[in-house]
Amino acid sequence: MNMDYSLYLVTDESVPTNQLLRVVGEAVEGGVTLVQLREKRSEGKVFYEKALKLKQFLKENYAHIPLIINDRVDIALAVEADGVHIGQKDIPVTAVRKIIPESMIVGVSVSNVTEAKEAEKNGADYLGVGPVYWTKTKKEKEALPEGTLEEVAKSVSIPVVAIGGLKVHNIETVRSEYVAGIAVVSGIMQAENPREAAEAYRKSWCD
Ligand code: TZP
Ligand code: MG
Repeated sequence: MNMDYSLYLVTDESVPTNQLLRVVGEAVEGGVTLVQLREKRSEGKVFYEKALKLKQFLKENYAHIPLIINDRVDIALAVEADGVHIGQKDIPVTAVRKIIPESMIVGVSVSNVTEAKEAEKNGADYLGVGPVYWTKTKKEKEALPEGTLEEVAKSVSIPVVAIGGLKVHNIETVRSEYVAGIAVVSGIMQAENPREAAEAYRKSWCD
């Protein structure tokens, strides 16, 4: 699968399940290129059912948009998602690689050059770097020191996606030839009009 990381939508648990598909669909219409299902509180059954619905929805309506599952390799496999995204405290990339088919992609969250190089060496397909800016969506984590995103992006040859507090008005601060895309939660998931929000991010990223 040829991946386009330019506008990576990460879902928000606070959007009710019955709204999730509508919001994701509108966001894709607005230019989102990749979708990650991120559930931090759901139990396995709920997470699996959401993942299955989202996978079917994308397959039927937007077959070119890959679905990535956050944290849960088992759920990613069970719903035949396109990939899985793991953090530093999750099952390591080397172990994930042993379980998933060659065709599935693995993304890893990193905060510094050491973690980035390690993840790349261990077989990550792309990296998420953040929070670039402090965000209510991940309150517990401080923003990375200024310059970290660029430094990390330069240190590896796999695609790097910026995440955390990215708003239409600050996108220019993360734009770099080394950064493959931007990942957004609240700016799109909480928008009154997710389609227009995605369009605005696209425009801001591409301008
Ligand atoms: N990882 C680093 S920051 C973040 C994640 C999942 C949340 C980003 O959310 P928002 O609402 O786009 O700032
Ligand atoms: Mg995780």
